[in-house]
Amino acid sequence: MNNIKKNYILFVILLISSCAATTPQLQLDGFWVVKPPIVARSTAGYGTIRNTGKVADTLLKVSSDIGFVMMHKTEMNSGMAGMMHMSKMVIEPGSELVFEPMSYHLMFSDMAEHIHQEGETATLIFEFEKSGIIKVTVPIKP
Ligand SMILES: [Cu+2]
Repeated sequence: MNNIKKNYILFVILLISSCAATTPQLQLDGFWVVKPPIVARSTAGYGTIRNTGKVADTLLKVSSDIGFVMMHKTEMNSGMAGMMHMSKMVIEPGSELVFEPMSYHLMFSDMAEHIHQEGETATLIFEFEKSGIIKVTVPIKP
């Protein structure tokens, strides 16, 4: 192998390894959407985003094919549960962001009627500052 080729390969290896050290590693786990009652046009979605990388990432937006999605947090205020809208959510390295009942959740509204049928799935599109777009297909279940 000539030297130019060797140097080029070394450069590529350096590029790949430096890239891995400075990018978040996100895993989306167990996402699902609560099947709403037949008359409802809104529901919630839950799941976990884990960042096993060395740098933080920020969730900027979630969208879907079944309705409009907002990131919410349920908070107790003098005995009453209220929902706070989150415009973005930071996921620190080595931590996880958990969407679960009475905490952070995905709030779906203006839902299409077809999701009331059995066995449907939803496509969730997560938009992150550094990792870009991550698409997942999730079940809609009771
Ligand atoms: Cu909500």
